[in-house]
Amino acid sequence: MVSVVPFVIVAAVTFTVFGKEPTRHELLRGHQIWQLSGDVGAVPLELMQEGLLDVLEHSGTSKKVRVPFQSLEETRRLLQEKGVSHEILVEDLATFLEDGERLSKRSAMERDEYNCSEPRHDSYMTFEEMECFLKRLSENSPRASLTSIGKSCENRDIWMVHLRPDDPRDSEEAVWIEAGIHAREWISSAVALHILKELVQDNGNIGQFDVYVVPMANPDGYEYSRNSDRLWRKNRCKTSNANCAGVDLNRNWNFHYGVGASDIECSEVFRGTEPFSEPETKALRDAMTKVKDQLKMVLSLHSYGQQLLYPWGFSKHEIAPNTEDLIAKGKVFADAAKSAHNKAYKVVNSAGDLYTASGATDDWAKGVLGVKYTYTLELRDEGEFGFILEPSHILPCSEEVWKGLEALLKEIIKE
Ligand code: 0X9
Ligand code: ZN
Repeated sequence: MVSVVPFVIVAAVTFTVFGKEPTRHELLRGHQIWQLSGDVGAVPLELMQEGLLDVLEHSGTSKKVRVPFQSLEETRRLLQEKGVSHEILVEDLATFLEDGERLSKRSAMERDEYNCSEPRHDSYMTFEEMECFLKRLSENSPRASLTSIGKSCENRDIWMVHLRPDDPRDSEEAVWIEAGIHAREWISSAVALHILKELVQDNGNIGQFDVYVVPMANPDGYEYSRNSDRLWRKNRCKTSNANCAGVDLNRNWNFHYGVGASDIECSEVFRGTEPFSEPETKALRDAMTKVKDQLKMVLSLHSYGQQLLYPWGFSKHEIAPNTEDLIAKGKVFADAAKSAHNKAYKVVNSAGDLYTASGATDDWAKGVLGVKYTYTLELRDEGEFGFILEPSHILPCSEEVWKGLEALLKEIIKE
């Protein structure tokens, strides 16, 4: 009985203030999406670090932010003070998401039963469905083994698939693929599962590499994003602020820790209390460290923006070792990816062309483990649907990434 009371209160308040029946998007009721213009500079990133808003898009021409209901007034005032103007793109995010679901041909409830043999393309898989697929895949492929490298705060497994080369004598170099570190970037795990399927079938003839894939690095955040807050980014561990859970796992790695990140718990880019404070990043760090001498490439899958980002992310003034090679191989990826469905992926520097942010997988893998090729790949789209990407993109996006990756790995093998 006790646990029902707060919900009844929230529902009653919501219904009174917004005149809407409660749905599973209640936590986003009254949140707005704004397009910023004027002398924007680093203002959105500063306000994100302070915990006032959430930067959704930060490309050269477009700055889109989500402003929570409770910080609308303060954000409006601060932006005005700083000479930044805004246009409201979405008045009420909950209504926006509800309308989108009503319009989509199949509702989330109408999903076909899942038989675990292939990754789904008709909808984004639940974490349980992903587990079922991974278990089936490892049972059916003698080259694949499935290991839990650790547990999340809510006790979910962080799964890693290890695919051995066709000929075990080739087992010298390895590739690491991580996806789903940011909860709302659902397409990244969907693409990672598709890549696994292709690798097991060895459709790419890149069998000389050991490949390690962690398709769901933040399972608690993912499930929370599916069930409670579609735009959730962080993990779900408790912080010292009872009102704000979660650490940005892509700010929690120990390389120039703290730059472009926040020490405020409620911020979307909260870096945690110390490097590797979180079980998910600890698990990834330990598993990667075990194979560090083998690693030739680390690829971290994210969304959105269609960009292949190369290091550094912590500073735009320092040039990472092997930058020329990173760009050259990146272009091989982009050309091959484009040949699939004509989608352009830009090869750009993380800090210089996106924004300065430290504590991410790519910088740590290069800076600490010394891996030559490390990238963050921002998947589809370029901002039309952003994180709320329709499932119809799962297959084409996976196909183009697989094509790009195959070409890139074939190049790296030659070295
Ligand atoms: O900010 C991030 O963590 C990544 N972008 S996202 O929109 N998916 O959140 C980019 C990370 C790029 N790498 C580094 N800054 N090192
Ligand atoms: Zn991300």
